Amino acid sequence: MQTILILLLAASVLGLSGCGHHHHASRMDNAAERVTSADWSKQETVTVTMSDFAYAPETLVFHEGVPTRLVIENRGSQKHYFTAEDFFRAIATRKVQSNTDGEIKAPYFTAIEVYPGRSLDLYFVPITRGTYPLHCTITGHAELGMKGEIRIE
Ligand SMILES: [Cu+2]
Repeated sequence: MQTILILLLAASVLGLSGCGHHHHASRMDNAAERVTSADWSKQETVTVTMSDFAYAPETLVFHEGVPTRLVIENRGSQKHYFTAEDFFRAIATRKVQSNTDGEIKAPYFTAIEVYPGRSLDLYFVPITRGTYPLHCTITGHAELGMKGEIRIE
């Protein structure tokens, strides 16, 4: 399989299920509008590199309202995850793009998996200021150091 596996976990729209997540839904009701009204010619590009077993840099900083392209590069010898559920709820997601395989549009992601030697681009607008945890959800990786922090300021 040449294709990059992108996990679209929980791409369901919160708030339609009546499960008590209305505060999330209402916060991001205008996510699509935030994405289309952003000036993407002024986008900021940030790169995070995944290795066995770390993120570099360990702290990612994004700026509220500034359209952003995050390049997630896996230079390790095995697959790794970029899992940051609370962060994904704090941004308006435009898409995830692979330079070789296409792009995926979804209201939000909770985790992105990148195969070794490959990279994916996440396009988004940071919305809610805060500090959010990042980790790799493959068994043992976080304990070995695959943890980080994401700040929206
Ligand atoms: Cu990992």
